Amino acid sequence: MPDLSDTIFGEMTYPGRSAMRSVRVSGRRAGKVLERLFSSKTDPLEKPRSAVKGFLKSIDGLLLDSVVAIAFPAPDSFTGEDCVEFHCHGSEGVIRGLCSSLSSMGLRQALRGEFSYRAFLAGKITTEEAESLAVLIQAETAIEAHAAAASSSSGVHKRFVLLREKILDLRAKWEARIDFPEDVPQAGSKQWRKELSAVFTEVGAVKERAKRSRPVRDGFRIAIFGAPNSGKSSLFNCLLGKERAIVTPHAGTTRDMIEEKLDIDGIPMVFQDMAGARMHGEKIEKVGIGKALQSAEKADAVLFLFDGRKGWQSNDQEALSLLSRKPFLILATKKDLFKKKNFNINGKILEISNKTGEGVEALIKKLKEWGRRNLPREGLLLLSQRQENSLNRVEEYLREAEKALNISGDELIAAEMVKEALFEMDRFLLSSSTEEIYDLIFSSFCVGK
Ligand SMILES: Nc1nc2c(ncn2[C@@H]2O[C@H](COP(=O)(O)OP(=O)(O)OP(=O)(O)O)[C@@H](O)[C@H]2O)c(=O)[nH]1
Ligand SMILES: [Mg+2]
Repeated sequence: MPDLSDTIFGEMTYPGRSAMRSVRVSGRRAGKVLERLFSSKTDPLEKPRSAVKGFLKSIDGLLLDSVVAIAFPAPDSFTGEDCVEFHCHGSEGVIRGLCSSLSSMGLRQALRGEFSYRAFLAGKITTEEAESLAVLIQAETAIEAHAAAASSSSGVHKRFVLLREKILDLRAKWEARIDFPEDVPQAGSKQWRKELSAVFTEVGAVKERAKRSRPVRDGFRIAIFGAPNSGKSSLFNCLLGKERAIVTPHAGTTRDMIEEKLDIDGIPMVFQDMAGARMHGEKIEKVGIGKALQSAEKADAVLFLFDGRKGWQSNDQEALSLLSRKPFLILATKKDLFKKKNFNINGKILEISNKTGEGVEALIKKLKEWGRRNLPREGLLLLSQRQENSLNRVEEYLREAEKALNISGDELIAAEMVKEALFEMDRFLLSSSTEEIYDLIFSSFCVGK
């Protein structure tokens, strides 16, 4: 837990060569910093929240840089404390000179996420906004960033407060019936189940929205599936632009699944290369193949590959029949080794060469269009892994309550489980201790955040 009485500083920009670099100071001594290290015609404190041009000096009075300083007096600042920002030229020497001067003045380098943590303590941001901020910082692609930004304002918090209220109502109603049987109207078992099922519906709706939003957070999972030797690993490497997977002329080369995330024009996609699917007698041959099949079933889309030079063979048909879903696309590989062919299968086939790259652009275009169509546009609910786990536990407790009502008709146990679900919900909304919050959320941030 950081000491909150310290005045802290941290670089807001990414360290390295760039046009601009910025340092933020927060705490009681921010005004002192301006007095000691900054000189200008206008005092930034007299023009709060305005950019003031001036000169930055080191603690020894050496001129460091001509900079812009902005003062944000408390409470109208990001952290709710007195804050100052220095926007400097992108020079390592300037930043080093400024930071060592701040240390000499007794200020402390901020811990990861400490600015946001202070903002949270001052009631400037909710924990849900902080978690969206964490997703935003880690967002790798344009669409992820857009979505994370959208979700911070699209009411994750509101949705969960609402869900919590429903669970709280249920708990209050049930406990009143149990504790004050004379004063409160009683209900039959059908009524208990009905009330519980209304809460389940709400949990289900939240989970469904979170599920639809998941590809935005983690990327669409695209399984590369097909019979052995069909060119799966070669396509995987071709898409990545590097030799990530082992390719050999022998069937059965890939055993374990590997995956890599790619940014397809701002759409995050995780490509999965896996073992070739084949049957051995009646059984799926090896563990690797079982795993491949499972991954393909769980993926958001399947690319089904076959060796176009050999044409559609019985082993391809067999591999396809293992899948319970329709592939997004069927790809005939090794186009460099065959001329136009009429493959004897239904549906449109895209011919590609992993060697020359022919057809790969068309494949990417189709994936991009598909990704765009399948990205959730509205009602985005981006949950962090922590929030998702918490929601699953809430559901488990409710499931236990349902079991208690259905199997033994035990209303006491059911009420107890609803109480647990409510505790979990409270944890979710983080009415737990502030130290825990720091550990859970803010410690994963970068220093200047
Ligand atoms: N000429 C040509 N050869 C290809 C192409 N794609 C794959 N190959 C060759 O086909 C053989 C098998 O390719 P892999 O990518 O290892 O096939 P795989 O589907 O991953 O095979 P398993 O991991 O064994 O299931 C290798 O010799 C590749 O060089 C292609 O588009 N053109
Ligand atoms: Mg392979």
